[in-house]
Amino acid sequence: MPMTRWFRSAVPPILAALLLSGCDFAGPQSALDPAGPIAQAQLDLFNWSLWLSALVMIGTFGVLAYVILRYRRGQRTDVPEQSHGNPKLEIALTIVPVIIVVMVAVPTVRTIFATEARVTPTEDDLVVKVTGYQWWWKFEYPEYGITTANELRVPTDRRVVLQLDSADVLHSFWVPRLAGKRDMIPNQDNQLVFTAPEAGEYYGQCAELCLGAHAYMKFRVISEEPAAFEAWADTFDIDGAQRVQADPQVQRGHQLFAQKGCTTCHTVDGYRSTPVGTPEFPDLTNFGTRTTLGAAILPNTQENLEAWLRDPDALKPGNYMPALWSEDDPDADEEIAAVAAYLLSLGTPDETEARAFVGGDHGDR
Ligand code: HEC
Ligand SMILES: [Cu+2]
Repeated sequence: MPMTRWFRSAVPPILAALLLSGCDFAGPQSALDPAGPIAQAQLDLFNWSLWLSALVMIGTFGVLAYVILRYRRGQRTDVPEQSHGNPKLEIALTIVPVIIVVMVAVPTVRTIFATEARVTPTEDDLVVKVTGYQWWWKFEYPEYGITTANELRVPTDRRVVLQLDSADVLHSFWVPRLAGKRDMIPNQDNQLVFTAPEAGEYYGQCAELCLGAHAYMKFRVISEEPAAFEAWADTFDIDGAQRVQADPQVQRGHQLFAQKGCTTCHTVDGYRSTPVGTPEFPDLTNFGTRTTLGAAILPNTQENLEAWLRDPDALKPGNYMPALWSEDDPDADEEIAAVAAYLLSLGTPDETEARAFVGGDHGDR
């Protein structure tokens, strides 16, 4: 075989292998690795359609291959016998596709009703109001009075009913391992229902191009045993006082948090220095309990947090958080470390003995 022909016949399989090697069927964001009944029902439907299509394809290409080989023209020069119409064949070719369409349509409609029908939440359900912002997520739990961002904690034993909204442009809520995507449209209350019976962390991603940092608009769903979930929810019970741990660095970070103007945008323990009604930014109450940072683009560690505070735009191009320290600020390192320590202390157990409560003015000065 000449080299070029060999090369040409080798290209398609190599290309296919390369393309397929990019597929990770069990990645953290794979709809092919479901972790709940909704995603499972959707995958079942996908598999059913896939294998049915594969059968149709094998049948069609099989007949085609047979006809091509069996009725090759070869050396023949005579005109084959001519025929017109074959009612039996034509009826069969009409009925078979109808049967196939019905075999796809019935399970599809059934799955749509089973997974996407609007529900009226009962007391057993956990209702969470989700609002999409460019480029982060707000999660509100009316039942618990909790407002948080970018990490949706849910118990393993309750159905979760999300009320989806957007504060600006279109977004789309998608946690592939738990449920299909659902649009978030300003002033249209869409709903998404799922359960996450296996404790674990599930990756989410905005699935509607929302400009700027869209690709970095991620989030996590953390499903926990009921007791762990309730313990987490309890840490938000604060009686209107702001909790600041006794560690001197944490105390310093708390002061700087107000001095540097973070409180004009961010709320901690219900307190924010700017009047309600102005644009909203991620609520940082109990920020130390979050596992990720910047809408789930980085693990929430002291080091990453310092890098984020020094230059948010370098980590997440186009996002709306400004850098609060100038590049030549001699105190930047020490101050940023203190603010990061303060943020990481929020909602975590105090290692020092006495926890200092700062009430009244919330330490705002
Ligand atoms: C002008 C408003 C504004 C100011 C001032 C501001 N931030 Fe932010 N901050 C934001 C926005 C917007 C985001 C969300 C960025 C994104 O992920 O797209 C954010 C995100 C964060 C996050 C990550 C939250 C999460 O859940 O991932 C932290 C932590 C944070 N800011 C801390 C601070 C600190 C500390 C200060 C003060 C030094 C500060 N911010 C000042 C607007 C602001
Ligand atoms: Cu988005």
